[in-house]
Order: sequence, then structure tokens, then C-alpha cells
Amino acid sequence: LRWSCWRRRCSWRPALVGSPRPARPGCAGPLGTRAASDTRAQIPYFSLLKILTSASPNMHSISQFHQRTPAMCCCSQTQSGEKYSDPFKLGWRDLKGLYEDIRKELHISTRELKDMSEYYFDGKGKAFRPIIVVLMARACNIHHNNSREMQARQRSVALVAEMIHTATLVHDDVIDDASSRRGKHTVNKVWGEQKAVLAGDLILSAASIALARIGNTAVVSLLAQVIEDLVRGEFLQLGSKENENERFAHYLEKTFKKTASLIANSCKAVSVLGCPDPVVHEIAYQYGKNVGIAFQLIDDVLDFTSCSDQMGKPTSADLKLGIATGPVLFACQQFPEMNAMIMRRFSLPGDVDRARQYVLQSDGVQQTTYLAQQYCHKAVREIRKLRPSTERDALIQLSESVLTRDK
Ligand code: GRG
Repeated sequence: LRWSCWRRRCSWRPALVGSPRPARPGCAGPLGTRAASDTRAQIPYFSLLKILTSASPNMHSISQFHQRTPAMCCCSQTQSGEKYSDPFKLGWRDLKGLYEDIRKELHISTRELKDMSEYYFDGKGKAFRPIIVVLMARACNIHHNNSREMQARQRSVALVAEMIHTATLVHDDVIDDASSRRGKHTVNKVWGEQKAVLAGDLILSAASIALARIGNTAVVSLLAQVIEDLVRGEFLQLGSKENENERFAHYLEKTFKKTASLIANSCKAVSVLGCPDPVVHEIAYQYGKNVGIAFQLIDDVLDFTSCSDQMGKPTSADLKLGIATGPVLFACQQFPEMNAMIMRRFSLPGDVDRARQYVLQSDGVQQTTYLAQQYCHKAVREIRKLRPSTERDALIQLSESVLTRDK
């Protein structure tokens, strides 16, 4: 039900910077915040776009990202005739039995370990990663030889991606001492931290076995790289940078490693299995990377604009954990007094509330949303290089829905 609610809300509507999504009742929204019109040293819009869509995401300073002209809508006309193919409906055709299949991969005899490991494979997540992966697989297969077949090995990549993702959620909740996720208690709260760490390890090891069974060393390397990136991304999040520009580069690098690497490398993995052309592998990777970064940027926005009921977990969580995400970093440009708070990781009494107010009075939410739009724009440009197909169009649609999601 939660998944279908999210899916329905994701139908595309243009996200206009300067007109951020309205607050839900009970959620602190950015309405009534200071307009994004103050004059700062900013670079022209088209230079900005060029920067965003060229080099790697970790080379930029925050001033380069500041938007000064109205954002272009990245809603794209698709070309296969089916303008608004529902990506979730389409992707789910290949994912029937996903959670049953994952539970089979876990095949654990000990009752408690089994309950813990299966806890999040209950259909309450959005299955965003497996959906992207199967759509990408079909789009690449069609691009390569007009094949309508989905390979079993490609579907296995979708399973592995969801398993790795779930293992990270379990570990992340231990690190953050989180109490709720997806509207229920976390594994660490139900069974304790020690057992939660082991449950995460077990899911990861089952994912590794399933990955090895795919039998392709290039695919194994891609997904092994993801695991390294996840750990490094999480580690980056534990540190702070004093210099503002370094701080923003640090944030984008963390964003790629924590979230986008899994999507990028899983997309590349299915392209490797479906098509021998390295150009196609790069398109798949770039699409996944850019959608993944946009997904995390919007996640960071939702931490300020959504409410706990909607998200199924507490909001303002990043500030409480001492983490300065996009909305804070942009707000700090308008309110330099936030610097000290960022450096002490919002650790003094009242810091979290004050920082939140600064963010909501600034254009931090709009700027972060705008940045996410640019990454989606780049993703759409990449995927359009593939031969037109319903699945390619669904990927375009999916990248756009990332911007309008509210959970
Ligand atoms: C390699 C097991 C392992 C751990 C590495 C803990 C850790 C180190 C990394 C954490 C990475 C992490 C939790 C990133 C957050 C990514 C993110 C945006 C999660 C939320 O994804 P959704 O919204 O969640 O798709 P649902 O609940 O829908 O699946």
C-alpha cells in the first residue's frame, strides 16, 4: 500500500524552483521563507549547467551551484509513443516474487536470525533500485538487438541491489541509533545492536553468494565496488570540513558513494550482461549516477520538508546526527552564523532548532531541489541516447518522479 501511494504521488508535475512543494499539514514546509533573490556572486546559469553535466560530482564548490535564473523543467517528451508509461507498473512485471526470491537467498535455519534478516523484505520499501535495474536491463537489451527477453542474470542483479541496500539500512540504523524505519521499529530496537549488525552482515553475505552465482567477474567487480563506496560514503559522513567549498565537494562525494554508486553500478552491471558495447555501459552508469545523486538530494530536502508520518522515520534526523546536508550548506551562504554550528555538528542545546529555522528561512531547500533537477536533467540526456523503447521512456519518467516524491 505504501509503495502504491508513493507511486501515485510520483506522477510528474513540473517542479518549479522558487515555488517549492507546499507543506503538508503538520510538516514544516518552506512556504513563507525568504525569496531566493538576494544578490550574491554567482555564475551564469548556462555555465552552471555545463559544470553540473560535465565533470565528476566531487569537484565543485557551493557557489558554483547557486541558481540565479528560473529552473528549466526537466519534464521530457518521450519518443516511443507512450508518453507517461508508469515505471513502477512496468518494472514490477519482472519483479513478481522479488521478496520471496530474496527470502530464498537468505535460507537460514536459526529462527531468530531468519526473522531479523527477513524483517525488511516485507514489501514496505519502494523497491526503487530493483525497478530501475530491470527497466535498464530491458532498455539495454532492446537497444542492443531489439530483444524482448529479460535475462535471469539481469533480474538477479536487481535482487542483489535490493539486498545490499537493505543490509546498509540495517547497519545505518545501528550507527545512527535509529528507532523507526518504514513506519516500524528498527532491527536494532527490536533485537539489539549486536544482533542487528550480524543480521546486516548476513544479508550482505547472502547478496554476495547470489552475486557470485551470476558468474560474471565484471559484474562481481562492479557490485564489490559498491560495497567499498558505501563504507567510504558512510565514513565521509562522520567527518566535517572547515572550508565551505571543501565542505560542498565532500557532501557531493558522500552523496555519490552512499547512494548513487549502488544505482550507477547496478545499472552498469545489467548493461554489461545485455550488451557488449562500452558506450552503452557508460550511458547506463551515468544515468544511474545522476538519478542516484538526485534521489539523495531530494532525500535531504525531505528531511526538512516532510513529516515523520509521511517518511516512516523521524525528520530533521540529519541535524540531530550532526550532519550538514545540501539545504544546510546552501542556507549557510545566506546565514554565515551557521558555520560555527556546522563545525560543532549542532551539538549545543538549541542548535538543531536554530539551524532548522535558518534553513526554512533561506532558499536552501529550493537550491537543493534545483540541483537535483540538474542531475535528473543530465540523467534524461544520457538515457535518451538509447534506442526508443517503453522501458527507456519509463526510465525518463522515473528520473522525473524522483523530484516530486514526498517519501
Ligand atoms: C555495505 C552493509 C554495508 C554497509 C556500509 C551503513 C553503511 C555502510 C552505509 C549506509 C548507506 C545508506 C543507508 C544510505 C542511505 C541511502 C538512502 C537514500 C536510503 C533510503 O532509500 P529508500 O528511500 O528506502 O529507497 P526504502 O525504505 O524505500 O527502501
